[in-house]
Amino acid sequence: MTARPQIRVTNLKAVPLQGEAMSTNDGHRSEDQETAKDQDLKKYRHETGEHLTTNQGLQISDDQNSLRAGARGPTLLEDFHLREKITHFDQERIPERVVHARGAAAHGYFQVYESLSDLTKAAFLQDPTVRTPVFVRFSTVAGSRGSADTPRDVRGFATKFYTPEGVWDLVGNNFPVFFIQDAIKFPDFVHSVKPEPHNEIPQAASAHDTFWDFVSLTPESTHMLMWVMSDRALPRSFGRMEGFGVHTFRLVNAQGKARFVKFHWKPVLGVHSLVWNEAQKISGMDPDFNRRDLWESIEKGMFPEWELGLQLIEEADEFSFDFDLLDPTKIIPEEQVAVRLVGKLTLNRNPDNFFAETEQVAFHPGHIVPGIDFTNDPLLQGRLFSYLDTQLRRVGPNFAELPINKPVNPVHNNQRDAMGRIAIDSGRVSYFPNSLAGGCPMHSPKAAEAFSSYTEKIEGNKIRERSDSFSDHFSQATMFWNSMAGWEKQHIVEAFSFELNKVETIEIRTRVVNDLLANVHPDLAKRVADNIGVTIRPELTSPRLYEKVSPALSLENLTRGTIKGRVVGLLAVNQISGAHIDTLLQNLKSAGVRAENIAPTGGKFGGEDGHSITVDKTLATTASVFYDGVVLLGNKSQGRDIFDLGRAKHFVAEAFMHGKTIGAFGAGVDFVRTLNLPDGYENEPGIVLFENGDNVVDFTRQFLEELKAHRHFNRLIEKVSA
Ligand code: HDE
Repeated sequence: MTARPQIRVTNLKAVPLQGEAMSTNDGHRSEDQETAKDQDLKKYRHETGEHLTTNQGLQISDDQNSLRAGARGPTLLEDFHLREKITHFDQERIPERVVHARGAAAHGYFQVYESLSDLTKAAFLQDPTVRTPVFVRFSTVAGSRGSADTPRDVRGFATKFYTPEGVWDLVGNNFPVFFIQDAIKFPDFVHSVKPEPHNEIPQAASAHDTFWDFVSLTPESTHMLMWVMSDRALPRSFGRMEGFGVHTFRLVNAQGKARFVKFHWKPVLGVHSLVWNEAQKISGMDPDFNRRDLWESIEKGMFPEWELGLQLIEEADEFSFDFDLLDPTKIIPEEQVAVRLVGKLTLNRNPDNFFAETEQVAFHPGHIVPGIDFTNDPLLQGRLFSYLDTQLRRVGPNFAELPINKPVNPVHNNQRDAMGRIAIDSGRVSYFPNSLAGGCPMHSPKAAEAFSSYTEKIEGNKIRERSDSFSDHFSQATMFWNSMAGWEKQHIVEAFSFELNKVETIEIRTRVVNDLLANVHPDLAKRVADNIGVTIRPELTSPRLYEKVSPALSLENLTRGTIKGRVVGLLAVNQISGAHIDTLLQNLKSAGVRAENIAPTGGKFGGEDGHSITVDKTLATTASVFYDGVVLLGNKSQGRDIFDLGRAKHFVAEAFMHGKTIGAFGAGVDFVRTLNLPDGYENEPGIVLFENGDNVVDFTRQFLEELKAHRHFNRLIEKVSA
């Protein structure tokens, strides 16, 4: 077995051990790494003289035929090799995660911009020259391990920091709030959203009776429902979604001063989402859409990056909000407490083995380091129990010994044995206190450097009761609605309508509208009620409305104006100069935009001046839903003219419906005219038409400018709805 490269930390910096592969500082694969890979390949090819053996090291001369009594006779029980091979295979799976089963992950590093010693004593947050290794796993929540990447769902965003003081796990989501306020409700919530137990339908979808039954009776879930019904639940890629620690945590500095903190991850590429119609199609055409994007971005050296943001609250200000800081169904609006950007996370290395790393990684909010601490958020408190329990069951009692979970600093304690123990503990002493081992391992002599829980004064009656300060379930849901652009509101209405039209029990639909949505906003309630055939109780049509707005919640304000990493589909029609295509491709590339050439058949297509262009995808193997923009050029493709193909027409019309930037150059403009797009389309944002086909430089410039908007959802919003 080839051991996973271990990471050793010297002077807080991760360096490769001798002969091991490790990314260089700029994240590109190093020469060493390539050599290691080549060596592996050689090994597989048996060029180094290594031969197939059993697990006991016995060389095998025939791995293709089992041992039989006669060439056509029964297989013999004696065949130890067959039994070993098959029984090991039979045990290959571990239980998938109860939630967040579907995931993808990558290695990388985290680096602070400047020392945070004023806020925390956490060693890895002190020195801006230090790169702390991380492993980040993204996931959907409801689906099974083999489900698609793009259902309407929350995404997990779990980060393991291998710090010199131990492992810190920030186990967050891409939404800043959660469905419930108390961990005791979690099994009920999860049972309701998972496939229904009698027939295991539907897979990875909340659009069914049991989920809406539960939430319609759980008003505290309303704020979270607004997020789930928004396009935030359909990330364009993992690298373009925000992450949140959700709960309020504490930072504690060396002087013992504590502050409350909310953790944020802000994607450097901005926040971009799909629309529901696209997400559904992608689920069928490429169920690995987000996973593939993460993998390919890293392989291509376009490393996903996020900035770590902190919202800091002095302890004295704990009660100065109109919600409780311990309530995980609330956000602190960024306009009220600014997010301070303190460092950057970069993912630059794909796992070598999905099972050993992505599947066996074991996160736990209780994996903590000195300088960071918990609060009494009742959801967090429950999680502190649940994750250890789940890892013990899923990965086993020695999960912390597996390479992906192992801290980079040494572990010393008297825990022993159990299934799958890797360490060979020597000596006769496995207890404390002891004298036979000189008292070792002993308590840390430097108490200030070791972890000690923040001394918080607690007084109270032992009681099953929730604080009154947790009782406002609607104000922030209303704030979310208030903060949305017109198209975002439209998409939210459509999402509620889609989901509730799939709910068969009319009483549940009625409850969602009357008991939840009518308390959020009468406009939302009415639009959904009209779409799903229920009536709003008259007394609910003019509720007291929360008026706050938080612009930081709208996707329209989160694009960061960048087009790096966007993907554009090129469709060639009629004759065009190869030089034009070259210029276009070159300009797209220098803007960080990836282009794919699409033609009716694979191979190459030629320009009029003898250029030939390689076809990346055929019309049968791709669709507009995989692109952020479309460019139509003149060219003849493989003798058949793409211009006449229904698939090409559908491609462009669908891109229009999904609000994408469409650029047509020369003969491409004629093509667009044949599509019967809604009247006035040529003047809509995101439509770039250059009829005369000469100035490809200006065309590309304008196309790229429009691409910055990400999508043009205001386009003909009444006529076309995505
Ligand atoms: Fe989790 N959650 N959760 N969760 N969660 C798990 O742990 C749980 C919650 C989150 O990539 C499980 O290893 C309870 C909030 C992520 O491996 C389990 C409660 C947030 C991941 C579990 C919550 C999360 C999990 C299932 C309510 C955002 C995937 C398998 C008290 C802050 C981590 C596992 C990965 C996974 C329990 C609520 C995020 C069963 C009891 C809130 C990202 O232990």
